[in-house]
Amino acid sequence: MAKTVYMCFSTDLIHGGHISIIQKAAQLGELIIGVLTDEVVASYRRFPVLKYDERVKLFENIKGVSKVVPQDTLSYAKNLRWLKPDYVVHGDDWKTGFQKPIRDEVIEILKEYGGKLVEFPYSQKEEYERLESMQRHQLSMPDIRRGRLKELLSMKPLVNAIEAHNGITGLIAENTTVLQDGKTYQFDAMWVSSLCDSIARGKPDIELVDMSSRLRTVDEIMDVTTKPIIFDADTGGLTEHFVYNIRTLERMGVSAVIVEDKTGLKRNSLFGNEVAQTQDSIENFCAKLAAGKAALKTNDFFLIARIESLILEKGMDDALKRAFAYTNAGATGIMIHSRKKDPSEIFEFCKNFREKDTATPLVVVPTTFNSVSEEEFARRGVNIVIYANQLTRSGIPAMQKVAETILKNRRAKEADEMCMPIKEILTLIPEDY
Ligand code: SPV
Ligand code: MG
Repeated sequence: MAKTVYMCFSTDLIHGGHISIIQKAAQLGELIIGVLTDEVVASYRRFPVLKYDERVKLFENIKGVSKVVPQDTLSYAKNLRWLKPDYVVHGDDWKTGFQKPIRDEVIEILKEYGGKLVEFPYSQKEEYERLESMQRHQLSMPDIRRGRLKELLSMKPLVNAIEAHNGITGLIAENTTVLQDGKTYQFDAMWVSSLCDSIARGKPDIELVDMSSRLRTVDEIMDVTTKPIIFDADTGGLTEHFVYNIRTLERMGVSAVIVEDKTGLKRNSLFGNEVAQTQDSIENFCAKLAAGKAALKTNDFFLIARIESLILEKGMDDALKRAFAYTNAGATGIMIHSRKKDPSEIFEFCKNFREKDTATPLVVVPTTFNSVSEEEFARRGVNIVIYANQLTRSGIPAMQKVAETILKNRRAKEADEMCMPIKEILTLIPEDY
């Protein structure tokens, strides 16, 4: 019987390097290609420019490929136990680094039935790297980036976002990857928080940092990332200004704005009623939403209305009444906020909202009710979870500690172990021009 060979690909850009390893693999026997699904590619590498079905067609038509199957985790385990190929073929680049545990698992599974791993030298041509960098660049372009949130929401039940307030936090949001039990995890999107954008400038979160500065932050993040951006628009300001600002954000390639139903001097929601805060009337806020919606030019941008009724202790009925009024007025997403540790009021809102509206994306910011897992939020009908301030809240104490240590010792030696090595910081951001 003919031997069978298995290879797995995530690429959406087939070049000579791929063709040559495919040809070598095909010489070993009947070649089956596993194509990673879109969700897996997006969760460990970058969003695929070509979708799964397109990538399948590409591979099906390459000489030497006999069959194409989906691979729905980075781990090969499921497909290897199903297909039991005589050989698995891979480039030798995975012997070290992020994919090493995947390779180790492949070797273990092959041992179970006597299969063999065949590795060929990895072709790391500059030309191929340039092509990959071009694909990434494409993903950062406004028209392509903007619609990505909508695409992600159609691909998976729950999308997560982490706060970014400058280039480096943007890069952390973009690149942080975890491999756990054969699955890979990355953040889907970024949240440009008013709180963190203000704190980064040493200012309070009271709409003091003006829109030009906020847009500068967005631009700085966009310059070095490809993931979709959700912008915290605070109260949106005057409706007459909001209509201009929302359009600017849309043109820049932002995917969503969240605008909260407060008016006058806005204070951070996590203060609740400890400080004076005023909720807008339903009528006024609906007019602002309707004007914002009318100003938009594309249909892939989300206008998300944020309800502060639970924060301001106005009750569940008020929160729900507002939610339906806001979606009627043109909001294409709803964020419900709470500052309680106990998630019950959030769960109750989700249940009541979902009984009447199964489609509108629901957003939560679990800063206080942080014990709830993403899986549970998804089960309760939430679509977007935002980790709104954790990078800022972790960075500040780390820097304060180093500053104190230097002062105490009147030298930097003792602080060195708390710092990233110089060599690492110098190479953290590669020069790619
Ligand atoms: C922010 O991150 O600025 C927010 C969320 O608006 S919260 O701080 O909880 O109000
Ligand atoms: Mg805010």
